[in-house]
Amino acid sequence: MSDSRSAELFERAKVSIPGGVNSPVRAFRAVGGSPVFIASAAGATLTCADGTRYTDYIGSWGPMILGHAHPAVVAAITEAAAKGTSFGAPTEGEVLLAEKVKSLYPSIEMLRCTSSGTEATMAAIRVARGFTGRSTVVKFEGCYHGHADFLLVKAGSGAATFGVPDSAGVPEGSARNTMTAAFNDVPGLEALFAAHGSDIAAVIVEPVVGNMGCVPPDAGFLEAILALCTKHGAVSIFDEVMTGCRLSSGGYQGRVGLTPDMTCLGKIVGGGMPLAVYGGKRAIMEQVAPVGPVYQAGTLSGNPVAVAAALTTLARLDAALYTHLEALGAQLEGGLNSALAEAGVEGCVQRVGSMITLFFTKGPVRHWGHASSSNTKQFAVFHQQMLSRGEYWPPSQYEAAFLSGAHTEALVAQTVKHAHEALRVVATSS
Ligand code: KE4
Repeated sequence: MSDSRSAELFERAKVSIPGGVNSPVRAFRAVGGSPVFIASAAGATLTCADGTRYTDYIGSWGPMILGHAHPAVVAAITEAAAKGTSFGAPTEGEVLLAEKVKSLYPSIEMLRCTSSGTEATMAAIRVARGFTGRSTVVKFEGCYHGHADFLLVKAGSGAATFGVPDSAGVPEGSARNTMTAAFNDVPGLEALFAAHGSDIAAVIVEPVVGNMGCVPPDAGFLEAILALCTKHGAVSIFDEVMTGCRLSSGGYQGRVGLTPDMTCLGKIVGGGMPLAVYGGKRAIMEQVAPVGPVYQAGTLSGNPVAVAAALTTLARLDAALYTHLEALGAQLEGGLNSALAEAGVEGCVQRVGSMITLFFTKGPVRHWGHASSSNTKQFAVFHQQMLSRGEYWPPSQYEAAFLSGAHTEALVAQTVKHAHEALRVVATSS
């Protein structure tokens, strides 16, 4: 399906916006071609600038768990906006939202709203540093926590344990306090703590990684993080910006019964509006100004329109939704596996709930070193073939695809049919 209007808009956009997009992954650089410009969306369907319709498996990178333009969410936003769009002052809605989040996440005793996941993780780490009086932060290769300088860090070379910048513009000094470890590598993390435990302020982890593709934790991995943090006086931070309210209404921690010291939420918690959350143990969160010495602020933090979308969305995260998402996830997983087998293409499908990735490498994928060995050329062919059949799949091997409550068994069956066709083309591509 060609979309000439999108191509025209993309050329115009590139004159005024870097890469023509307001966030890099949207530019389709990893898969080729030019991005589809969206005109509207409803339920599981996107309508692009020239009228072409797609079944959406990105869901705005996770937020749209109820489907696009949910009538109750749209009504709540409209009603809130008519009362004023921003006050820069406390509102009852923010109290209700804080109490609702606490009811869903027992590990969160106090919380703050921010306007993005990046702000939430940046603030959580600053608070952990203030609480412990330490500077070093540990992250895992392949995990993404937003674009704060000290999180755009990759493993140093050789024996170097401290990170090096993973982006231009990040000073060496910003990377110096960040150490990286391999996801699912408990011995490696234990060695890091043995050598540096007294310096480590926090360990931040995506409990189920979405940002190298969907990579679940091995049994015991997250428990080891929590135990090592407790033993060495470091703060454990679950970055559930993607998994929060996605893998259960209480995130992955709620699905498996774990209790991190701090949690970051985003995407779904804001109902698709610019709202994210960081929070955790009361003793830690009471470090935050104006109560404590750690400064964090935001003009639009807890914005009333975003809060209205958030409350309306969270109120609809019921058991029936997750049962539906689990059934569709299993249907899609089984269908993609059968399509891989039928086409004779080497790959694996990894899924937790309604987060799913088709990897073009032999599974299981347990860490970045393995994920990064995926055949991204084959992924690009798969993406292009799916797009041409009206399936809007994430334009990167290293992203998760998402289902929503608006997806149906029939839509997923159609997607599986298209995946069989797309993978037959992949099999014959060089
Ligand atoms: P934002 O600043 O984009 O709201 O959140 C950053 C962030 C933090 N933590 C996790 C686990 C995340 O997945 C994200 C953002 N996710 C990406 C998609 N992988 C957002 C899409 C984009 O960057 O355009």
